[in-house]
Amino acid sequence: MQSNYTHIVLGLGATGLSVVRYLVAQGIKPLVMDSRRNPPGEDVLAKEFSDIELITGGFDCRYLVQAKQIIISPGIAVDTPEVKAASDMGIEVIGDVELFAREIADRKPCVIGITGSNGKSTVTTLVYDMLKAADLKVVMGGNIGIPALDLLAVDADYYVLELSSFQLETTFSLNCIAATCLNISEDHMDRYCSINTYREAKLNLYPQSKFVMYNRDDELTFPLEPLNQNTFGLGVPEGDEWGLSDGKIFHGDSEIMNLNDVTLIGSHNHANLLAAMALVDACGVDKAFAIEVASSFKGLSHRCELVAIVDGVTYINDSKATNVGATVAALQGLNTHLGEVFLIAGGDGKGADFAPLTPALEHVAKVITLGKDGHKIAKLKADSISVSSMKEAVDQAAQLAFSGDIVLLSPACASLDMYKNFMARGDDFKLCVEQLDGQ
Ligand code: UMA
Ligand code: ADP
Repeated sequence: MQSNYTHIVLGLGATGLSVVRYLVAQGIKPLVMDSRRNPPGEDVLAKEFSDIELITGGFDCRYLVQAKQIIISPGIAVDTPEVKAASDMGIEVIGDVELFAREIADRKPCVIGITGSNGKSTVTTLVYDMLKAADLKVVMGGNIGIPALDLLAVDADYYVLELSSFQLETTFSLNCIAATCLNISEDHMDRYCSINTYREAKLNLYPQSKFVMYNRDDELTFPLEPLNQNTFGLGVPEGDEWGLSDGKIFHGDSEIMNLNDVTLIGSHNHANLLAAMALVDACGVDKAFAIEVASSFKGLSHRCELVAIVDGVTYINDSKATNVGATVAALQGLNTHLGEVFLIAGGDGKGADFAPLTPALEHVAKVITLGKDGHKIAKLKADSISVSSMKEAVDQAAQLAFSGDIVLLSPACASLDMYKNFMARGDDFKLCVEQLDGQ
């Protein structure tokens, strides 16, 4: 069979559609393939690009091996046998972010790249808000939502990109002005054979940046080779580093602001703030704008979000805690609280080892578990309660908690076994809490 397709788009989610849009605008007619029978975006493709062919239900090797370039969605593993066979034959396999990088290659560096296991969306939004406060033309996207190629519609001064390990596996020439890997803890172990391969994917960002900011409190974020680099961390800074001293943020020996004036709570969020300030500073932006944002930024929904106080019990929605590291950070952040903590956790564990949760559970009064891998978390704490719905979980927690206590949804798992996404899970939690209010 002779194929006329030079470009193949693998996966038709948000990314696949953005790639089709981009290629068609370049005068290229790609072939799209998706291993699902009815992939998301099928209707949009048919409506916007009726002449683009879509093969569903599998990846047809006959086309793949004759292509010049395969553009793969982050949700598809590069070692999928059909893809591996094509790349072994020398066919180029890249992601949407690499196409984006090539499109802006002639410009002076204008991308700020943010990766890490946790805190990416918070830092990406902080950086975006800080640059906006400085009256710069800025857009944000990548893993946080809008695919990178769709951002090109705006001729921005800065593109702030949240980058997942999946995206970084297929990105090679991003040429960022500044980049960071915030932290590394186990995630997506159903896609990686070890934390080391996951780490390597993340650190692949560093050589693609003029300036690298890493976390001196997390050895796994240290660059593999010396680069133009600096660090942030929660301790007292040395030299030109970013850090904390006497409850204040410092850059080297310059005092930037008092933590009492920061609205975000929890030490993990202070680390996020330091990283964001350092990235924006590396772009040459006046620190006053970063300080302005730090004083007003209240955090994103579903990340340690205060939902309500009912009968003196505080309900917190941390549904975005889709891995163990995020739940540990939430529990450590609440450790200074005087009342008891009731934790609702569980979902799709993505192959994770939950053992690192054990020390953080010591301070939890009761663990209430739900979802596919809830039983694995239940095993870590004596007398855990297993439930089958969010409503049951919230009702149980409400019965056990007294005024001054906290009920925390921080699942340490993905939501896909029970919900469309983590937002739907967090919204369900909020609804169940609202219903308590009316009881
Ligand atoms: N697909 C296959 N075969 C597979 C797997 C997927 O054909 O084996 C198809 C799916 O049927 C789907 C298509 O690939 O039609 C695209 O799927 P995708 O999973 O790559 O999703 P997109 O809609 O393109 O969204 C992706 C990111 N998703 C993933 O990395 C899984 C989005 O991050 C991102 O916002 C978007 O690109 C824009 O850049 C989401 C995410 O969950 C939020 N990211 C993970 C995370 O944060 O933990 C990494
Ligand atoms: P990401 O985009 O990397 O998933 P988010 O900012 O959306 O990061 O936060 C995801 C989860 O991780 C939330 O539960 C949040 O409370 C927690 N979190 C945020 N920042 C950090 C951090 N620096 N270290 C550990 N956990 C964090």
